[in-house]
Amino acid sequence: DSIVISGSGLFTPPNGISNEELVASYNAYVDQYNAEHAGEIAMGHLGALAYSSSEFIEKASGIKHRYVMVKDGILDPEIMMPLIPERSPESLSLQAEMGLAAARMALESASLAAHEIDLVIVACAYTQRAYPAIAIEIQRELGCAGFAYDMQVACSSATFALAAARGAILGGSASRVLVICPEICSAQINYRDRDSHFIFGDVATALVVESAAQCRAPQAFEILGHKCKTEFSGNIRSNFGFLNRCDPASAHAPDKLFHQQGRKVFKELLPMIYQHLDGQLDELGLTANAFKRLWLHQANINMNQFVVKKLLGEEVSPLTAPVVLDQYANTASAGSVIAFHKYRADMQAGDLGLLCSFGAGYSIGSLVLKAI
Ligand code: CO8
Repeated sequence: DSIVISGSGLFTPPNGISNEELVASYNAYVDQYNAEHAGEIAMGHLGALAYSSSEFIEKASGIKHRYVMVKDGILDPEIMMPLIPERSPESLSLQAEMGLAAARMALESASLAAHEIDLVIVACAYTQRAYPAIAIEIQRELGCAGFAYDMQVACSSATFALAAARGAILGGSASRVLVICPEICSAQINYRDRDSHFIFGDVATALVVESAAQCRAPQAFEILGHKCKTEFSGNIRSNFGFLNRCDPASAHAPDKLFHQQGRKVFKELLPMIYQHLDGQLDELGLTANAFKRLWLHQANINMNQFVVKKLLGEEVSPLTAPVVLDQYANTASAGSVIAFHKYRADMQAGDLGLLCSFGAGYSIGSLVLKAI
């Protein structure tokens, strides 16, 4: 029985932040910090902080801009985080609100009504509470049948959830699945860290997965194969978690936010990605030049260019591996899905594409898709 992705949706948050705005705020913080610690810096007890720059950010990452759910607080050198007021338990949670917007769009593009969905998976790097699941809240709001759960595999949450959705349909526990990725990365960025203050943005995406036999969508993508891989590494890490409050001395230390060894990640992940994709292509009896499109994880433009070059050689058009991180930045699990959503309409029946994520864990998830 073939399983297809039959719908997609994208919710773009209302607020944008350019590199220039972000750098101006960071540099104001640097001036303030260096002035406050001038004595210790002069004595050599503390290092002075250095400025960030838009040129570095764009060259090192390809990022020019990002969207955030809440801009208040982020650019204020005294605050440097989004100020997101807590909502009452009776109100819709922020992640459910974003996820719902993307989910409604995905249902419409799949020509489905919400009650026809019987599994909702919310898959993202962080959920805003431990329980009840955001997915169950969305299930209730939409009026979906069956069951719902949240899952987290950092950047590979979407691709791993698609694998879970396919498995649930093939195994008979669900017939139509919504995979929703509401990412509020801005809440986990250390805006006082020069190495990472620019990396992430917020977004929500949604995909519908169902069997080809019951699909009513005008365009769908058969999942020819999926492959998931993990290998433990602490090089991309957040120590945020439910035990934090049990050690009050370190509960708010910077290691409770996103941090990484970016260079090491670059060096270690790339060979893993090549090996993973080679293995998958072998299993499916395909060669990489069969792909019309690569919807790649959107963390770093240079990293993606390495992957594209390795798979397809030098001479490929920008449309072969579309870039969305220039406007959205890294949106954790949602990046490759944004690329899929925005760059799938021109795929003709029979065209092959690769949806692939790579990131923290380490984790790699890839799906070979055929337009039908
Ligand atoms: N402005 C100016 N200069 C800077 C800045 C800055 N902001 N930052 C660093 N520099 C300087 C450094 O000091 C260094 O100077 P020097 O050479 O004198 O020491 C120089 O620039 C080069 O620094 P780096 O080696 O750090 O720079 P790179 O060229 O390696 O680029 C990147 C840094 C962009 C971080 C790059 O290494 C990268 O992107 N690597 C890939 C990492 C990756 O893909 N990570 C995935 C993370 S996402 C993920 O897995 C999801 C996690 C879950 C979601 C989290 C939500 C918050």
